[in-house]
Amino acid sequence: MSVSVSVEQRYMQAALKLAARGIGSVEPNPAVGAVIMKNNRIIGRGWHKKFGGPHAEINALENCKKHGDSPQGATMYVTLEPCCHYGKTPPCTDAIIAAGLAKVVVAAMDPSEHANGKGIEKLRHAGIEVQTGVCETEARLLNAPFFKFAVTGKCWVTLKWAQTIDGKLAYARVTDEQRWISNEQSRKDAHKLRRRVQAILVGINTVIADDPLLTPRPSGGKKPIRIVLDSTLRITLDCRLLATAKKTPVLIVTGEGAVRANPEVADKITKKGAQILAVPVSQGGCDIKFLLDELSSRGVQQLLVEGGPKVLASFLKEQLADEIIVYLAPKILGENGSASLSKAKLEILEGLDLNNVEIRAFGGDVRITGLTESAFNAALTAGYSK
Ligand code: AOF
Ligand code: ZN
Repeated sequence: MSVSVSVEQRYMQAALKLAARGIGSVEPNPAVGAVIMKNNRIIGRGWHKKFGGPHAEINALENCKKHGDSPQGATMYVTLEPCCHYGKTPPCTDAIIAAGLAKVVVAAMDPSEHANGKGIEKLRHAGIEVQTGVCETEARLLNAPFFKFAVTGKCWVTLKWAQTIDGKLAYARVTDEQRWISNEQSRKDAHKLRRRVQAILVGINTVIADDPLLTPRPSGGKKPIRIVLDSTLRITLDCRLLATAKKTPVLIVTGEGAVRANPEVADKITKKGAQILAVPVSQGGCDIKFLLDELSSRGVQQLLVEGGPKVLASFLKEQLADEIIVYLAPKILGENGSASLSKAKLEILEGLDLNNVEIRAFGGDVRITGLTESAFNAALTAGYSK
């Protein structure tokens, strides 16, 4: 059965494709795209390319001018309600009005305090025809973390791991040849993921086993906070995270009692430039709900949880994940592998079906992404709208 797509939807889909190019560079801003149509021809294309840079609408208007076309009387298809506030850039509504556009078609409203219908109202007040809701679902899904944070004030949680066909997340014995589960292309993609987020979290066992840096490479100017869940302050003082803490922030999350019990260790950690956050401890581990509230109030819009299995399992068990990204490597490790999610007592979980599933190949690896049901429903329904 073929689903018919309206002309409006087709143009908006073109704008959504442009918007997606900004993912990994614009956060915590939303990824937004715009196309300008005149006489059934696209005369301008633009997208928000970089945090702090010009918005999609401005780039699309500039693109018209570059080609010598006038946007006067044209229609703009834009994936998010145009802004009408002075942020890092002036209001897009003013530029749209000044350019003499006749009509603006919008996919989704911007639920932010400074927008939330005000942009649309300003355009209508200036005599511009405005149509809303074209490809709204796609537009909300594209920026689901932005919508969640703008409406609820809570950060979006992405769990990411790489595993073999037999479900192993690591080699039993790490050597130079046997270090990575996923291939180089997958690992490059995972660095792009790190550029999306404002914080990256791992458990202390991962720090002890892998001594990771947890920075996006190349950084693209992004410096997400690197967080370690370390309920009893076991972190090794010479690890790479602490060695680089003065350049890129590190937050050691520990139990309230652990700091009292190890004041000298806590002191050495802070002297190295890392911050310590003491949280309540439940069932032997840090209270992650408490931590998420704290991160959200510090303005973290997206958190990436990179493992290990125990930490991933706790986020799953407590139903705190919004998005799951798994790189599946075509390997069976058998006894040569260790660390599986099922060993991490995942049986408490009643099971989980992912929504909005996408698969993509990276060489021989396959990346599977999906949203948990609560995140998917909230992105589509009243959960994330006002
Ligand atoms: C738009 N078009 O392409 C984007 C918008 O600090 P600023 O000036 O970059 O403003 C950021 C806010 O503007 C952001 O929180 C969101 O509400 C909106 N993003 N708006 O008209 C765009 N990226
Ligand atoms: Zn704007």
